[in-house]
Amino acid sequence: MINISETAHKPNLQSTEPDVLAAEIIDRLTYSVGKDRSVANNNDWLQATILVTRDRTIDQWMESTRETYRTEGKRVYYLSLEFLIGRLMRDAVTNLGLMDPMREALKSLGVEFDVIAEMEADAALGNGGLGRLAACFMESMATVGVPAFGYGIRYRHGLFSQRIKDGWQQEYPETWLEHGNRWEFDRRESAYEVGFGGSVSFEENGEGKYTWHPAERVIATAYDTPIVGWKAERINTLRLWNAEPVDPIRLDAFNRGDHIGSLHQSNRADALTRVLYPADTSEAGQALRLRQEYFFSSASLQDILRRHHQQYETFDNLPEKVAVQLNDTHPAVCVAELMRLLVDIYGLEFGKAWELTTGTIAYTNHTLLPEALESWPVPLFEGMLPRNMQIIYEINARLLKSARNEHGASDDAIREISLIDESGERRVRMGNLAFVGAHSINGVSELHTDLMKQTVFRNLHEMFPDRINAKTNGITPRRWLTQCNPGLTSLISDTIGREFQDDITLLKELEPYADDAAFQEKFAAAKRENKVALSNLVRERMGLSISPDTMFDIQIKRIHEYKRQLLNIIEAVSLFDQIRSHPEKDWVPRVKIFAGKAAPTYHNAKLIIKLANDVARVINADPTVRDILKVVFIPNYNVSLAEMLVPAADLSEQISTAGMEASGTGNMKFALNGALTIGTLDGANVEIREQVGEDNIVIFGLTAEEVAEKRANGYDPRELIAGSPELSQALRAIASGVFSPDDPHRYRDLVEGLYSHDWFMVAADFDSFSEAQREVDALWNDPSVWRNKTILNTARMGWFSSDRTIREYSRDIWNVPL
Ligand code: 26Q
Repeated sequence: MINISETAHKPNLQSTEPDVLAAEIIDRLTYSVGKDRSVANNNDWLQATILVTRDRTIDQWMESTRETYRTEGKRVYYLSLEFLIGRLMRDAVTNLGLMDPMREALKSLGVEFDVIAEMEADAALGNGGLGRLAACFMESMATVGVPAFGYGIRYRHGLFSQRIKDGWQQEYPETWLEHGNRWEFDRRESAYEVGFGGSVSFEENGEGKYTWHPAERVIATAYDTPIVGWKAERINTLRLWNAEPVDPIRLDAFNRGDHIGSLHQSNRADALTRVLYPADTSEAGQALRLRQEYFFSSASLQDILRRHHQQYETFDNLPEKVAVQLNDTHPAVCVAELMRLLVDIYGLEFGKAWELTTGTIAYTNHTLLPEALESWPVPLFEGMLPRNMQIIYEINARLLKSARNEHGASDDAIREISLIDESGERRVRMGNLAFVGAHSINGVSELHTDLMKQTVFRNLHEMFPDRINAKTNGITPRRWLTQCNPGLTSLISDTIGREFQDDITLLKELEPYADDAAFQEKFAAAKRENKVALSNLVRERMGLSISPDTMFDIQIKRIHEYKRQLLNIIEAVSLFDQIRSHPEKDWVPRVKIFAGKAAPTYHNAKLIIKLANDVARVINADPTVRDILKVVFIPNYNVSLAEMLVPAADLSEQISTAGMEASGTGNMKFALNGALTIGTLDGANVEIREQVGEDNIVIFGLTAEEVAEKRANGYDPRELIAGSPELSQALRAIASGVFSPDDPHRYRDLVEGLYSHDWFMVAADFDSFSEAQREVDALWNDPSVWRNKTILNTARMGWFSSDRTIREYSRDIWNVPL
């Protein structure tokens, strides 16, 4: 027998010596990438470096898994149709504590870490805030020590890539897997069957048993990525599902000569995990979307139940050992699917299964917008998931009976509570299903949670008054300070020591330096360095020169009417007018920077992008405002671009119509990096004001209550516009084609919308916004005042760490001791 010594062929995975790392990189380059050093290109070096980094996660990854098993710890499963993780290398290398030696190792091989890091594909498996939150949570769960799995879909094409052609958005397929994905392990042994369609039969033996006979089946196979927590104390798993045909080529059909028909099944499976839906509100009733939701919900629950049963051989303790967190309603079908698996597959009694289901599931709501609340036409749902539909009817019957008999609900209340919307075409309400199937329903900021209780879930809240709770969002300070802003990070370390990296609330210790002239200089110098880097990017990508000595005023987020990019653009137009009328005045030089994608089917959002580009073209070409005002729309906003923009911002635009932005997380990233916020009292802006202090944020506009009041009692935008000369003039210019001479009527309908209904109350907030902007100018004009405020922002933003958010979820929702 051959005796294999344990260490014989193992690289030294504990060493942080650069020469050991360099040797491992060469090894991987040679034996895994298959390239000789002399011909390797930067992409080959990147692949080898990722593999070396990944190797260093394995031992601790396995140890984390073993420990949870050994201690019978509770596992948290975060189910999300989106994980907007961006690039992973900087994250993993920093958290493993390998940044300096890795840099040096690569340098000794003639390779620049920053150059190859830039080449990594940006995994854009999400639309925006909700997907990025899931990514921050994954990192924080590993950091604070929660045994967690993320479950989602391994889309072969993430969010479309955006190009701007003649000012218009164009969508191109995104290809993050082009060079393969060296982070993931493909786990062919973890595979589950997921069914669709067909019929349900019933056998009357004893209690009776329902059997689903799906017409179609696909196989879900798992791909695992290690998620490294700070200092690699814990490493968790992100498990993404891929759909494969049960029978790749149906040989019978193939042999009959039906070469195309034989591929039908394969194509149906293939389509399931091909693309991420590029909408950030639900687009009514797309069958493929429901197939995706069910596919990943079912595969994840089967995996969870298998793991649980293997360890405990019972489901009686499911709620003590398993927490399933639903990221919005996208996985809400889990409520019915967990019931189906427990009742039909594992043979539990319906009532018992319901107790276990509600004890296990919790639901996070991210929106109050009526058009964003998911619902599915009953015939579509029933055709695709007949057994799940039966279970939903059964849950609904029990729910409505209890509402009437035990809670004395009125007919109106019953209509609102029901899982079936009967106001028009009958639809399954996924928000209500998630609510009744969960023991906890949380909002993502204090304000949003209050509004949930008063609006969408008013009746359900009355029936279950203890279920709704607030969990204000957070961001991971590793990515959104340490990694994206190394200049500021080293200044902070030099000033208060490195401990803030273990406990971000220690940033508070910067407060005494807010008035220190020398520190102010250094703080401003770090900001300037980031602005220079952004200016270079803008020059290289767009051929436009912007000066790092002007104020960088930035609005980056999905393009949506409620986020009011339009308000910001109109204000820029008005400012442009005023500067041209009074060029002699002492104007504060600004660059207004926009970036963001519009849902491809959202007409007005795409028109707003065109307007930003039209306005930019005219303003940037005007000699009177040169050096005072510039407008830039940077194409293809994604996580990596945000990592350049956030550290370079002086002013952060958070200007949504009050009551409409559930939380916002970009707002937190900017303030943490020392930008001042101009914003409405919406979402987490309210709490940012509480933390940083009202002197250190610029608030304007109607409150959520005032917005609701105006809506209820009649709102007349026409009158308001008439009363504001600045607004009238700017709107006239836009509507008459000043910015669109090639098509003078391009913006007629958009502007007419403001006059006729102005649902997002741009007119109501315009004057207040414009005054607030002049207030910002005044602050900027006194550098010591400005610097004082921006330093206090950084010092006081520690509370918004997603570590704090995750600790709250662990304590209040998951019951996971830390
Ligand atoms: C649903 C059905 C069909 C197709 C698409 C969708 C869909 C996809 C994505 C619906 C919504 C989303 C994304 C929503 C989102 O990002 N919401 C944001 O969540 C953040 C994290 O909580 C908040 O900070 C933001 O305020 C909220 O807008």
